[in-house]
Amino acid sequence: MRILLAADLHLGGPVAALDEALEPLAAQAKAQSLERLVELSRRREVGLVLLPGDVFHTPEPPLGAVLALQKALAAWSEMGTRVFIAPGNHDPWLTGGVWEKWPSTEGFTIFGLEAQGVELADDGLWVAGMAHASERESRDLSQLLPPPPPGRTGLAVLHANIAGAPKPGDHEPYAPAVLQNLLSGPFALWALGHIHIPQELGQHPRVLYAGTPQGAHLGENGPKGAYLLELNGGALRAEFISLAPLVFHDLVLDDLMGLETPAALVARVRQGMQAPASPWPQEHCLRLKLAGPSPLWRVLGREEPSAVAASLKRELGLAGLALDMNSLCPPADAQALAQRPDVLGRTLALLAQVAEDDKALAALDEQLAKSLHPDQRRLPPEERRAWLRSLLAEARSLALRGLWQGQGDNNDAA
Ligand SMILES: [Mn+2]
Repeated sequence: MRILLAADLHLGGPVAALDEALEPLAAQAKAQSLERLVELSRRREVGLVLLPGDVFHTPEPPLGAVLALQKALAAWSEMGTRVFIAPGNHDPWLTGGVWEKWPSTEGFTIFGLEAQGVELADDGLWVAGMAHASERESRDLSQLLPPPPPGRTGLAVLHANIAGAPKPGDHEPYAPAVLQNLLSGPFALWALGHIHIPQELGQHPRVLYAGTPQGAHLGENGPKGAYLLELNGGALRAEFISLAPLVFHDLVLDDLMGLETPAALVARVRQGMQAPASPWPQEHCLRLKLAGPSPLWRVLGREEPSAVAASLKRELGLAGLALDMNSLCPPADAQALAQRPDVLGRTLALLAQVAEDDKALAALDEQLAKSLHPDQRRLPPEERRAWLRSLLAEARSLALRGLWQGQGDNNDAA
């Protein structure tokens, strides 16, 4: 018996396009990831599909999203594949909502407000789940699921937040669950949705977040896809399948001194972007930060950053590239240069002085406050200090790039 676990499809939700040319692909990427799930089910003869929530991005999804799911369900039904959905915080089970009105079809179960278990007697399985009752579900639903009857293998399908699981930024703790409870409970599999990073939190029983099959933006980077599970007697094998049409990558390179040529830099970026191969074509978008001293500072600084980005993007075969070189600088000794009485020396000395002087930093903070983004204004004081220091470091890089003369006559510090 093969089982496909895919979560957080967010059909109808946005996918960021870094490039205008990328907009058509980005607009279709979520729906296309669902088509790939169906195709994967066909190729690998999947008997059971588990979709633990946030199938739709909103409780009232747009037409395109509804059509995409209907088409997928029709295809699964035709294959004789059973499908279970346990609605999450983005697509809760609401009275008069999309799930209540969804036509019931053979082999398709939408878990509702009451915890429910469905017996698949031929396969010896018990599939249990329930829906979020609102966009802010606060109960621990994992403790409400009906346990499998004796002799049945229990599969739990749930949209839930496990506090300790690695997640990008803050994740709202809807339907909070405790990993230890899942591990000591009666289910052989916890098929979880909510956190968009694929991860295995337990082996016996198997506790899996499928992640999302398609990231929404550069912050949702890395491999995105679904788990293909093979149930053989009591053993459960899990294989991650990468299938996002558009893959986002995030790379910071701040050890650039060893890279002497542009080709070496490109090779290093390629190495940093390595992702598992997918059975389907994928386009790649990269956020790249190049920081610190680099022997390539001249060739990277010779043109407008947009022109440099365009050349790198072409060479790397990327669909989109967001390039940040604000902290890139020449391999010069800033501390020694700061002793000089010229414009560069004075500038570097002043920047170094402010970075170490809490009073000066507070004054800078006050000056900038009016023009800050609300997110930055809300930062706790210590984090805001650190952020201001990073701005000073960028300013130092800019000063070095603009005013350092290299190893010429008028420079004795290189
Ligand atoms: Mn969610």
